[in-house]
Amino acid sequence: MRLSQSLIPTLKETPSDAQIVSHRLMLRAGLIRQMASGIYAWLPAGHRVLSKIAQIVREEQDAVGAQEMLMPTIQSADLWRESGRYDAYGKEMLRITDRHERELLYGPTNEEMITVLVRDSIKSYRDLPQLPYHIQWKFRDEVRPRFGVLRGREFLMKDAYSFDLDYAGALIAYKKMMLAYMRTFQRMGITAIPMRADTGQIGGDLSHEFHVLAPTGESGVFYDASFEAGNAMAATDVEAFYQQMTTIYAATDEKHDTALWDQIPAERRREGRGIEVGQIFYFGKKYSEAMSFAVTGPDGQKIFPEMGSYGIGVSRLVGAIIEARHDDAGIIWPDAVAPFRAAILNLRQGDAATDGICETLHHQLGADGLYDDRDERAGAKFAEADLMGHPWQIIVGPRGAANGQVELKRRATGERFELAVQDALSKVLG
Ligand code: 5CA
Repeated sequence: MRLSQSLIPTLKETPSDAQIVSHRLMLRAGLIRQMASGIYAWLPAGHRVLSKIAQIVREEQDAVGAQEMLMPTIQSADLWRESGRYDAYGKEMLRITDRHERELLYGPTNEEMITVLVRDSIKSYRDLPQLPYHIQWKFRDEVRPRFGVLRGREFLMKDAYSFDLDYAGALIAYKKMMLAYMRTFQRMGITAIPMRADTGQIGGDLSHEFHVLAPTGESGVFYDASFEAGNAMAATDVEAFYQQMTTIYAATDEKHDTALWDQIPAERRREGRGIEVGQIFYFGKKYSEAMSFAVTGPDGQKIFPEMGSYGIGVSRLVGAIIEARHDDAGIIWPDAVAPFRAAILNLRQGDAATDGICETLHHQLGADGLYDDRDERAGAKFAEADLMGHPWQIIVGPRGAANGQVELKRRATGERFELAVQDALSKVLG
């Protein structure tokens, strides 16, 4: 993409209405714009990040056998009356009346809808287990939308739902999801710790929240320092992995257990703040019973499926990753989610040698390259590339260009390399 022709409206000034660094950087780097309180438009660079995050989430859900589908954003109020949550949900639910005076709502989550869909699609115990998911916009009329996409009103969520014949099956689904989540966050270049958590609106008695550590996080968290070492990722077998994850202490402040905490050696106790990027729930027959969903068992008896639900805040992750990965100059994107792998900085627009090399690089990088072809000072191009956080900058100046050389800068470390054009390309693509 050519920067001169792109819709990436970067800002030099710090927006005064943004309280935390990720929100400021998302506005300054031209990723998002607020369209109404807690409702954002995703501009091209922001949209690329959001899509890459969604794609990683999708691949890791598919890898544990979940099936992607797509449910609508608008739901019927009757669905929620069936489960008894229509009145209980309160003001956070955005209620809509259509021209025929039918009551609708913008879905804040999809337990009811998926329960009815699966109920009406299967009849026998042989059709279980089921593990559908979708990646879809949700709406929650939050009292205080804040921190940009971290607490929006409209936000993108991945939500998966498990249906099993018995508790043992439901627990397997829960454990598989925990493994998928840890792989998902690791691929995004962040550490998220699974913490024992309250179940809130969703209900049930077993739940973990996944927290990215950041001083600006909304939740207080307590955890064993063993999580920092990353050794928790060693196990590959689901059962062993789950044992390892749940024997190391980590809890949100609501679930903090001081008796267990006191048993951890003092030097390993960590208290901090976290951003919740995902939450998983086991809630048994809460919805299957309320919504009369039973399959026929081997002896003709009725079996109400055991259920769980599993959410990831896809749009929240964009902000959370920036909270974890930035410096004074701007964003430091992990390679896997960066909007562009490299920026090409032409330091002498109009010079035949620099223009030629930049065009070659731009052509070869394809969609992964952002070509800064504007007629701007070098300093402005450097500052903007640092702000946008591309993992690599390929700096093309007239002196090097005359000898076929470019300078390559790694954003995360500041390392610089003088390389021939093709060598720079291999390093960026490698
Ligand atoms: N039905 C369950 C699991 S599918 C559920 O709704 N869980 S949740 O309430 O925990 O939401 C899942 C994830 O969505 C959260 O972990 C969080 O990362 C994200 N999320 C929730 N509310 C918001 C919000 N207002 N803005 C941005 N992301 C949010």
